[in-house]
Amino acid sequence: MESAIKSIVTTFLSSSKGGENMSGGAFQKMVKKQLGTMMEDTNSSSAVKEMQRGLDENNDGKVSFQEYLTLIGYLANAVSQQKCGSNPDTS
Ligand SMILES: [Ca+2]
Repeated sequence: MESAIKSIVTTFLSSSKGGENMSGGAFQKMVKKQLGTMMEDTNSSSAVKEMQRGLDENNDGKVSFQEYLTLIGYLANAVSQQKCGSNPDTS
């Protein structure tokens, strides 16, 4: 759990080069590299851009740490729903 949290933070920081925001291009690379198996359409640049626009709450064209966490929360939610749906007998 702790290593997962650290990994979430270090992934952001390496994409943002230590800054507070990652650029649109860095976000695209990060999604393709890190989330290719979890998310559909990561090979489609327009789909990733669309997703980035959805996350970009302050509309500055960049992805802040908070906006990035929104994506992480969304993915965690999707994984938990898959687990709940596909393994009804597992307690
Ligand atoms: Ca933003």
